Amino acid sequence: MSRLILVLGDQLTRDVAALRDYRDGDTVVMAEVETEATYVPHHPRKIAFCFAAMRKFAAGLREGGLRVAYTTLDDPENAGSIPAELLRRAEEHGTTKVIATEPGEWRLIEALNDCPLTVRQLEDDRFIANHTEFARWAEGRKELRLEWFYRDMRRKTGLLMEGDQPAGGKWNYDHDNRKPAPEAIDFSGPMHFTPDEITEDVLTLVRRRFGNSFGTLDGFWFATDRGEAHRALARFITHALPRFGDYQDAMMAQSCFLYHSVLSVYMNAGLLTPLEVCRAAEQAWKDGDAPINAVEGFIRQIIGWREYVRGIYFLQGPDYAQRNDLDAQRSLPGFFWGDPTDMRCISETVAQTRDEAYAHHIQRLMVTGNFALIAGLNPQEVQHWYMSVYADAYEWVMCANVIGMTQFADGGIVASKPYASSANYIDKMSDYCGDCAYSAKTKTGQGACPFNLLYWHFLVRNRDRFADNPRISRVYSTWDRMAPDKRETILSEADTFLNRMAQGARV
Ligand code: FAD
Ligand code: DLZ
Repeated sequence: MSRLILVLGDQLTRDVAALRDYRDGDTVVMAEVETEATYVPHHPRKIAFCFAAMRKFAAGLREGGLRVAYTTLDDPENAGSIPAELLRRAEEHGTTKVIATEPGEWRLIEALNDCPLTVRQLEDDRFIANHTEFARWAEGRKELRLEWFYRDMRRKTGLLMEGDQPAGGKWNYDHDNRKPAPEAIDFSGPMHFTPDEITEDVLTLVRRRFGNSFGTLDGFWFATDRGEAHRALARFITHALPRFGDYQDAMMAQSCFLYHSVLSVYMNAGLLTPLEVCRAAEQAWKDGDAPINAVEGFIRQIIGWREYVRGIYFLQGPDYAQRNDLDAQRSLPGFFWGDPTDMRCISETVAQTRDEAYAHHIQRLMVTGNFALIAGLNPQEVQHWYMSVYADAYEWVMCANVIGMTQFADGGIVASKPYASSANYIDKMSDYCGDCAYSAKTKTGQGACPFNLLYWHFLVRNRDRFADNPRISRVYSTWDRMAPDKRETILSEADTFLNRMAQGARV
């Protein structure tokens, strides 16, 4: 019996597991569907990227001689969801058998399991560590810390290894990678691509159907096929990678990309594989074109963090996304969706997110993530926001970053201490604070930065949870040494701020 081969919008790799299984008589099924386009209100750039890349990938498969049944979103026959499309195509092609590559979200894995066809979900082997390997690594460990997992991935891939030793003598060059924002940078950002005819059609469709969602579609420049994504990779390796390490943690109002790669959107969709990206970076180091601190730092993000957060997501199961161990219940304020705020770090990050569907890691972690944590925003609302606004957003990579790393809502599986910070960190690493209505240096009273107030408010309201954590217990001694009236002022000003924020006042 011939079979249907399902290829999802983030599985656009020619040798993804299901496609490797293709044989004569099979039909590849690809579908733009309402459920995937609306299960969160995705940034229109993400939808446009996804549909354009899907259409071009399907065209490439046809050129390669494969039979493809492709459904566009506005096709009157469109059944509206992936399982419904499979049922429709199964009837059309007289089959009940489907070969799929396991989706990156429990939601869709479960929907395929519930589909009344015989759906075989093959492991997605575009990753370096498979589920069994990660589970074996995690088994019996008291703490699932990245560093040990990362070293195993270095050994497994041979990346930056000299025999069984790390190249350069050190596993990790993080200490060299903490330079604050420079005055100016000499990289003009990722490669931009002019939309071709296929992409223009998609842009028209997305503007019509999703034009009211948060996010700007004008000036769309993403790569939408493998060839373009390769050119974007080459530009990054030559022009940005050498300084990637130095300014990895810096933030600049004038340059949202700094020396970052902006390759997550392509890797997550399958246009680039993580290993080819890492090998290109390693080659730059071997050729003497990029220093070890930059190359090691970059490779660690991919074979370390990217693999690790996926491992945690699948190990913890579907309930992980619902964790709220600090019982944080405040609603997401309107300024996450563009309402005006006087906190310049947030207004710049949100504006750039609206315009580019992008923010780099430290903006996500130390600006929006940190604010959400210390303000006690509900982690599920926070996750919904991140899922809605970034072009690289998928639950397998988002969840451990939000629920674990930034919100400590998993009780410390990912982070050994909460990533809570006062204004000091943002002031040191960015150029946001200089022109801000608030003062990073002011702790209380007129003009005090809300991050300074909320930082202590967070620590005090969660004291039972963190007082015994050796990584932060010291800050409680600092708090206890403060004059009682100062402590009272901090807490009451933080309460006032939170109440005003809840009422929708401009803060
Ligand atoms: P670069 O700085 O150039 O880094 C290179 C690559 O390393 C990235 O492309 C990415 O593939 C990988 N990487 C770096 N850090 C991480 C990390 N913490 N977890 C996983 N991969 C990492 N990344 C996503 O791909 N999708 C998401 O939905 C996502 N959500 C996030 C939410 C929060 C709250 C935080 C703190 C981080 C999130 N990240 C996510 C991780 C990281 O912020 C992005 O991968 C990165 O900003 C993408 O930009 P870039 O390609 O320029 O990365
Ligand atoms: C992100 C996305 C969007 C917006 N639309 C589609 C779609 O219409 N059809 C499709 O096959 N995939 C889409 N995707 C990617 C899926 O949401 C993704 O495969 C799942 O979230 C699992 O990672």
